[in-house]
Amino acid sequence: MLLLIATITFTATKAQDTKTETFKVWGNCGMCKKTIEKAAKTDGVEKAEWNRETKIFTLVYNPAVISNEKVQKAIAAVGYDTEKFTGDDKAYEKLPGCCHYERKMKEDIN
Ligand SMILES: [Cu+2]
Repeated sequence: MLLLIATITFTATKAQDTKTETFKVWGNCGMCKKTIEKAAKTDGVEKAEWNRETKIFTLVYNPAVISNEKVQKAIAAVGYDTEKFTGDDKAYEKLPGCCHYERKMKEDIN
């Protein structure tokens, strides 16, 4: 019985620990998707998924370990514009030709 209670408590805590958030990431193709998702998958990230059509990135993470901002920064570091950050220009230049997506417009920045 005690074990059962412990299990239930653990499950409830775990579910509470993760946060699901979405934000926009600029990009083009399937290769962008791989690069973006790979950059985002760090400690504390449970799920990192970028939708090519909508450009919406779904992030499931543990706020005790990592923040939404840190993940967006990691994506920007590999050359991709995110809602909060501008992608690193040098990293962008190094991306394969097919990945040279149209950069974020200034008016898109909130
Ligand atoms: Cu690409």
